[in-house]
Amino acid sequence: MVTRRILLLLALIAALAACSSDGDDRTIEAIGMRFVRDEVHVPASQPVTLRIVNRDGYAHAFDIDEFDIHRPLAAWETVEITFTPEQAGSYTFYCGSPGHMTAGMNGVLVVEP
Ligand SMILES: [Cu+2]
Repeated sequence: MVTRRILLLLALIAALAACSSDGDDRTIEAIGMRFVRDEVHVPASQPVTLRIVNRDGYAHAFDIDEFDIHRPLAAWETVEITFTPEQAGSYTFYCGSPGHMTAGMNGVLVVEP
């Protein structure tokens, strides 16, 4: 009985941890031809890891031309992309799959000094 309660508690903690990592400000979800977060702020001159989650059953991509990031995303795939933005400024991120950017799959990465 006690073991069962501990297992339930552990499952609950794991579920909460999964939720909070999805809700952090470095996670960008692709759902239904749009990026759920269309503005992301990161600091300049230090490594940044973005987590891109494809919640669609078809392929997307994550692209930022200025940082030479061009990462395909298979259906349901989650990827982490680490890079170091040296220059402060605003950079467009978008989905490079044909037609997706003009359909609204784009956003702004704001690199703060
Ligand atoms: Cu797309």
